[in-house]
Amino acid sequence: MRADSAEPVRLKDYRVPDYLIDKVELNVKLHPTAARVASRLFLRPNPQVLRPNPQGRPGAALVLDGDGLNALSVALDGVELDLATASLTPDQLTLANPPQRDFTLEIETELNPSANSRLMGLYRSGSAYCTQCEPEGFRRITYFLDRPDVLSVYTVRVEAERAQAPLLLSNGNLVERGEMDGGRHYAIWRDPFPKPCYLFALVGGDLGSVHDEFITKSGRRVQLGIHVEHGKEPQAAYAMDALKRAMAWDETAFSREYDLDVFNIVAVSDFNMGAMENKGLNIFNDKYVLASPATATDADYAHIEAVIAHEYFHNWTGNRITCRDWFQLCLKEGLTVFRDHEFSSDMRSRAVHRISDVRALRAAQFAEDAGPLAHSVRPEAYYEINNFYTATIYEKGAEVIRMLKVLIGDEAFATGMDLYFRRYDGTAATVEDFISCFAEASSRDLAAFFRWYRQSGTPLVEAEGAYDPEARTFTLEFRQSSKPTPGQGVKEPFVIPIALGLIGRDGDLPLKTGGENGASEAELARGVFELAEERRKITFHDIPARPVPSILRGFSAPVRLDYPASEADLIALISRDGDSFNRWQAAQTYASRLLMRSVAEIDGGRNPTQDAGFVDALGTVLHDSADPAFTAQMIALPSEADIARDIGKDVDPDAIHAARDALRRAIGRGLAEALLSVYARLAENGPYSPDAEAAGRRALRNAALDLYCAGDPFEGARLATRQFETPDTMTNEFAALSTLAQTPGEARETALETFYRRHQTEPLVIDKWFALQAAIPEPDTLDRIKRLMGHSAFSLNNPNRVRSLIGAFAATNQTQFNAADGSGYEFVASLVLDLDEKNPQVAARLLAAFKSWRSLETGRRRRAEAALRRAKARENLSADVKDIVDRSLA
Ligand code: 0A1
Ligand code: ZN
Repeated sequence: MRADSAEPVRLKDYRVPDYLIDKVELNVKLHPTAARVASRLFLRPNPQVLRPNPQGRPGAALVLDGDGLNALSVALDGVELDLATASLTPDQLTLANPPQRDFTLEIETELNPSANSRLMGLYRSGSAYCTQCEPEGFRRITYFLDRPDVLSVYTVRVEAERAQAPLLLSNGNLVERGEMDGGRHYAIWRDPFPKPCYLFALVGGDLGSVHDEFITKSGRRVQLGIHVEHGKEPQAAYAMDALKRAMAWDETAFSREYDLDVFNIVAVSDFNMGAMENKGLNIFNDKYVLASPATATDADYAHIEAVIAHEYFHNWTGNRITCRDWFQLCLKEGLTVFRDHEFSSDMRSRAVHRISDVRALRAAQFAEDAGPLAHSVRPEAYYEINNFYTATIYEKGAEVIRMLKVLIGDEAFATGMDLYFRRYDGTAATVEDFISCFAEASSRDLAAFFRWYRQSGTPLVEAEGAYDPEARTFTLEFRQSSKPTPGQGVKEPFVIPIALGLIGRDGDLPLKTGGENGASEAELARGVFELAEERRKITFHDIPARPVPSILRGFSAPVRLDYPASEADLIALISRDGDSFNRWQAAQTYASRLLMRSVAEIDGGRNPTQDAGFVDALGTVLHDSADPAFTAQMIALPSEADIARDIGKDVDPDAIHAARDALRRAIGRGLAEALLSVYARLAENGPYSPDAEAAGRRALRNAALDLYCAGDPFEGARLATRQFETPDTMTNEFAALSTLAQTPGEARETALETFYRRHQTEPLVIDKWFALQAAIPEPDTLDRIKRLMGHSAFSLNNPNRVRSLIGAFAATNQTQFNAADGSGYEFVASLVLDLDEKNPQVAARLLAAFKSWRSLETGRRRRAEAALRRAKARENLSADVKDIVDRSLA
């Protein structure tokens, strides 16, 4: 365990390492409770460090990181050190005066993988052995310079009992395998690509394997293997298909080819995150590998495709070019998310994909940016790096790259990417290195753009439009502002690309400016205008009548836009905007306005007034359902959390829930016939396909059922029950169950029991069952959750179970997590404290659910604060949980 350091790690303190490790030889003998790791490190002083060093001593001390290690022996150049005198603790190995030439260090440690409940380092998942080293897990295996700028070539020998672990994998290519006496066997793997230790991986176990092959465009034959629990092999087929599509896509979209002879993916059921991009040996949470029509929803399929691609794409963005230090995390994560979004957009409908990405960005990242855990895309200090695998690093990191592409254009962007791959291959780079490639490719100064990496918070862009009928001009005035965020009081203006169009009677008007308030030719040609200062006015000429502006098309920048569009403008955008993102956005804006008004009415003791105009507009949308997936997005109201964010302060989750419910009922009643006809028209016909088109039809049909049920609970439940009782796919079965779960009573409980009985042998399906029950917006839910924690299918040791029951409660159940009596907060805080002793990383993530506590109304705010303070008072908090508590309360 690491000491609780009072001082944060700071970017400005970065120094190159004093020593380099060119080569690593590991010999790992697997054993459930006493695994032995022998490492031989080939070290040398870093020539970049001036010697003698400023203190005048011949060389700096060599300080290797450890984390709770048990060292059996240490030898320097073959001579064993006396452990009593060597400077050795479980967390550090120091050589005060190492040789100032090439030298070797041999270290033997003993580990207990079965007792490793943190799931970092070497641990067991079921009967298999696996590792997780990012960001600082390698130091739980052996002493090392555990930092991403130390790149080494690894040779790994893994040995185990053959019966227990017939499969032995590590990074790179297999070079040798053999049998040994006593039923043991071994495999030797060599990875020729220098890598930081966070990309090291090893697996030993008895797993079922699916094999395939991919031939790269230059003719390299790559053996592909996906290894899963025995019996689940058929459920790996979709992941394999996604992998091959991702490999082919990267060759065309980014000219990136795979570089080893094998690529292995191992699915384990105990994993702290989604998956890990270890070189040539990706290790996955099985949730992102396993799928069959009867066990996975369409959303699960889409996630699997995205995560498989994400980890594969890291081979270039993360592995071949890695990060100099952990402050540069977005260099690999933001870029790789950008790449996986592009991939999914090409595989599916780009417009629908953009909408769901933006929904996710707002839900997770805007919420983070608006609360005490806000941090910049490239942070400058951290206490615990584990807590920086956030929506800001990943999703906003991807948005920043997307903006860059919009600003400099596709061609310069492609040139910049090529330059980056050429120039930094085999190195540990920085965000500055990355951006410099695009500055060069576009001949632009990107210094002001770089503020997106340094400044946290979501900028607000206010826009106003004025039409002058005499001059036939339309002037748009933009103003940007940014609220203070932790540690950042005043901000400089961001460079914000605003894609826009002006809609006239027959569609988009040609954009012309001239003279004062003009725009550049390039801006006019692309329809993208740069707001780089606090304010900007643009006057458009030859505008025959007041146009409807469509601003921030495609969500061209991660900002909040405030434009006082009239209801007629919104309806025009909903029905006529050529940009489908803004069609959807107009519907969201309209709904959000209505809901905010209703919340105010409910808080004032009145009944919410309904608005026929909105319901009618949705009716028109329903009639024209050329693209069902898009229509499904159009009729999905903003979530309760979205509305809470729009309200921003003194949030009352009960009023929000009531307002949203009332609007759903009004839509269900007002459009009953149309919803029923959509439901009938889109009934399944033909064999199952997970493709986007078929998924889109199911999405719309199930959304229609759900809204219909809101308007007519009795008849709706009848339809949902029929759908539930004749399950064809998990998508339809679970959608029916979710609809039934909204109405208390026997029918719901019976359906829940049936679902459990049907799927009790599939833990990933039981996770859905947990999550659904945790999200029920009723006061009994907390008791239900406490009961479910005693269910035989639940375990605090498994992160997926914890996330599906407790995580879903905290993240999605707005009314009950935020119950006015504070019971939700007390429950989650207590659970975090219990879990902290087993798995601090998962505990800390759970606690981050409090991130919006300051925006609540006074009573809830006080209770949330009390729960956080109680957690803070606990002795021996992990560094992970302590960091989240401290920042949440700061
Ligand atoms: N690099 C991985 C994310 C990841 C980070 C930490 C982990 O530790 C438990 C695991 C995975 C990715 O971006 O997919
Ligand atoms: Zn990643």
